[in-house]
Amino acid sequence: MKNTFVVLLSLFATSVFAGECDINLESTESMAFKTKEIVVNKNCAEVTLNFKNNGTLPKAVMGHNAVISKKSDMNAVVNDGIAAGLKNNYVKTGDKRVVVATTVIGGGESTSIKFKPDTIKPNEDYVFFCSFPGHSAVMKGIVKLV
Ligand SMILES: [Cu+2]
Repeated sequence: MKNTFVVLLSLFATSVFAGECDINLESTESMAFKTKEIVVNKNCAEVTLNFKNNGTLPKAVMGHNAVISKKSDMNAVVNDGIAAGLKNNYVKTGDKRVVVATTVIGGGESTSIKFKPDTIKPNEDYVFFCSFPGHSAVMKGIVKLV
């Protein structure tokens, strides 16, 4: 019994809790994210980005997504996303600058996507944002790698 306890303790010490590999991001009822910072744990093999739109309007009117890229790439990703349109979730197909992007969802909807945190380089500044046209001016925040 005592040995089992020691083994369990060492497992906890060396592995990352599943909860730390989940990012729970939500929009407010209006055009904003609830947080200005998300934390990505680089020790996770995979991170799950959960995103919930707490608004009420359909996605064509006030849809939101969550996209991660380098800060320096954000404007270009957004501009190419506008050209790509809602049918492509306002992200250019195969955009290599995008670490991860959820689909665009309407009010009351949720979505989830996994990505590998090693695609985020430690020496660069990354941001998360909504690429719906006009939203990234206010719907954005910092991605912190820990
Ligand atoms: Cu938005």
